[in-house]
Amino acid sequence: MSRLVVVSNRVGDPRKPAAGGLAVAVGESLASGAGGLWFGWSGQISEEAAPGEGELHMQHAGRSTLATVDLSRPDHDSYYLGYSNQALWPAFHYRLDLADFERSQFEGYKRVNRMFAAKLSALLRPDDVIWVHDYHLIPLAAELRMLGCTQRIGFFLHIPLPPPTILAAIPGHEGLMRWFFAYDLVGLQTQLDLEHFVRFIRDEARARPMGGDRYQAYERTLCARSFPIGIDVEEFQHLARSREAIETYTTLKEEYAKRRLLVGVDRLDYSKGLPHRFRAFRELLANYPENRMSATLIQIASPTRESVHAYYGELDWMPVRYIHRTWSRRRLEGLYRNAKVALVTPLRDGMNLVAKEFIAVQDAEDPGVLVLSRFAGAAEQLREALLVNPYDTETTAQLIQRALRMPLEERRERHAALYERVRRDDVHAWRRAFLAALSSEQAADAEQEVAEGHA
Ligand code: ADQ
Repeated sequence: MSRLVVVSNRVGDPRKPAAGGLAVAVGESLASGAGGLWFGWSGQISEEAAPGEGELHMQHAGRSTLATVDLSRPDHDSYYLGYSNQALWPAFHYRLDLADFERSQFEGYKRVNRMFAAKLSALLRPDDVIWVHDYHLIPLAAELRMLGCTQRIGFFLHIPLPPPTILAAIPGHEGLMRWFFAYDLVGLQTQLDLEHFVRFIRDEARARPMGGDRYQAYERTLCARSFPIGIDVEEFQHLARSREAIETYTTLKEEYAKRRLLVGVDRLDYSKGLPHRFRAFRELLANYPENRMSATLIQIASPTRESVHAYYGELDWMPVRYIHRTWSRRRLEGLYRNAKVALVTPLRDGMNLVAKEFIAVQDAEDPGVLVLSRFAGAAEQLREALLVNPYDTETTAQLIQRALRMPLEERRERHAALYERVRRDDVHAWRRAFLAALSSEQAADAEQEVAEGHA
């Protein structure tokens, strides 16, 4: 049986509960079958190390092994802060205006991928299957191939993939395409991302369709498919029984007994559209006065430098509570369950797991309503949410009002349909689908070799 090797920028400890969806999915894969290896950056920055150098640490966690590498300060700044987060993140979120394509950062990005490939290739076994995650590591397979690696390698992109006209603005995008073709399988979050990817490789790399999601270019064949990521529904529901979740739930329930609670939970990032959300909320209060003295939005945002101030405040009514920190998943659970409405209104998002977490923990008899941006990947699956265009704050306010006034029967119907999908397409289904596709690609290759042998 093959061993699974997972590569991602950050490595979680799969033994720790509540480490988040990806850690759960990865941990589960690594612990099953032949065990596994999880490789990535240690999170440590070394002030002594030279660019392209980094100490490797090996640690055993149950049946899996964690292999992590430190980064030198220049590598961290150019690969992680620089090219990954100031070039690829904004460009892939359709924000070329915010992207900075500095040559030295691009060099650092390639250098770290080369260094990771060198360290990882020494740990590989011939029948390993390798699963690489996200935009930090696009060149990794090409670097591994240069070192002679012939194992199956799959790639999953957690963020959106923009249309070819945006990708074409990235200096060196031809190289980006070649990097993708070093993978056997490229997984994207949505059908839309997949369409963009296929158009990109067909128009720019003249990739030839080979049937069944397979495309050939640069003398290699890859399979491209969408695999919408999900959450661990049971794990999240299980949190509801924790003391912290119950305390949060009860406190908020008492505090907001006479109010209508709306909730937003995001990492503070421009892609999440918080200013637009607050504007829509302000319009809700201005245009539908019945919400004054009653509607309250609790916005939890993991810290960065910006700050947003509450407005419309009165002595006993503060309409926006802006909580500038990371909450534990248990407390989030208690908050989601109290909310009448969740505002998940990113300007652009690969998937958005908050939308799915909110649905997973609602009381089916009296569920809250999800207001979801049509530009979140999740909107492709969660059609029964109230879909909004977050740039249109007036209509968003109208739909928030509709959510607040939605009759019980309609709330139940919408929730039942959404819950069904969140449950079925959970994180385990996502992992199984990706790994099955990666191994069936192996079968497809063998068939092709046989066919070519007969020809
Ligand atoms: P993120 O951009 O981090 O992930 P998201 O999908 O919303 O976005 O996942 C965030 C996770 O962190 C959720 O589990 C949420 O509960 C938690 N979280 C967010 N803000 C928090 C806060 N303030 N306090 C505590 N917890 C918080 C990237 C892509 C997404 C894609 C995921 C998974 O940008 O589009 O859905 O990867 O592929």
